[in-house]
Amino acid sequence: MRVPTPNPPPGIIGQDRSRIAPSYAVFPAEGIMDSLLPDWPGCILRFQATPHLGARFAQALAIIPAGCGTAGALDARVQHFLYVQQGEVEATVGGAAHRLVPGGYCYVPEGVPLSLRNAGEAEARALWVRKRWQPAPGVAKPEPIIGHRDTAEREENGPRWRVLLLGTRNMPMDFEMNIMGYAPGAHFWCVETHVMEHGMVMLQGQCLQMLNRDWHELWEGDFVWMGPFVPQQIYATGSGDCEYLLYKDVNRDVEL
Ligand code: UGY
Ligand code: MN
Repeated sequence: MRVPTPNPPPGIIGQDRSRIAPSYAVFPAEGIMDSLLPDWPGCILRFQATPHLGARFAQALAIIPAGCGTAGALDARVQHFLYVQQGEVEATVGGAAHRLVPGGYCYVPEGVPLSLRNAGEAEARALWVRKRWQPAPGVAKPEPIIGHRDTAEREENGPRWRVLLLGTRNMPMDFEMNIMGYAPGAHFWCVETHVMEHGMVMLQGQCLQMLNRDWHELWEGDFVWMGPFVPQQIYATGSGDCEYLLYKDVNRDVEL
């Protein structure tokens, strides 16, 4: 017998907001399909960006059911960053276990083993970023960083704020992860273009995001990849604060 399926929410087919352009991409969360990986038994990965898209990093939403986690240590040839959005995750970084609750995060340099397991009874969700470390002359290797957004360095700028999860001007690091915040109606002060690229995940609220010459409406869960130099600006819309988690490659010269 045919089982009736519920109607999809209005707009997700005919008015779908997903886009791929030469230097950016917009992926609403509900359209990103599942991947299963041998080193994440029982878990689901929803990839948001990989080098196939044009990005020089990989980013995915990891969905970790209770009792699940990584099979062992993840690939230590690359750097890892994990930001917990839901549930509790135990991250074992170089042999030391850390319990991460929502807003908690860890950065793990190359060469340091990282394994993960759901430490609670409910499903856990975390954003997982990976990047190959780019050495620079005279620059030391980075150290692991464990933190929580509530205790991270925070800059206030009128109706805008920035939470610097991995510190400022930290030269060993070749990428930053920041939370950018805007009160309703606030906007970034210019149309920016820069050599860095971004992976952006909407954590809360709504906005209009300019990418090249196009405006896109974004809300919670949406992912945006911005390639180098793509003109970008944001206006916070909606009635509540707008916040997004932002990957940015920094502190390294261009490769010629
Ligand atoms: O740090 C940044 O480049 C930031 N202002 N970009 C952005 O929010 N799209
Ligand atoms: Mn930017």
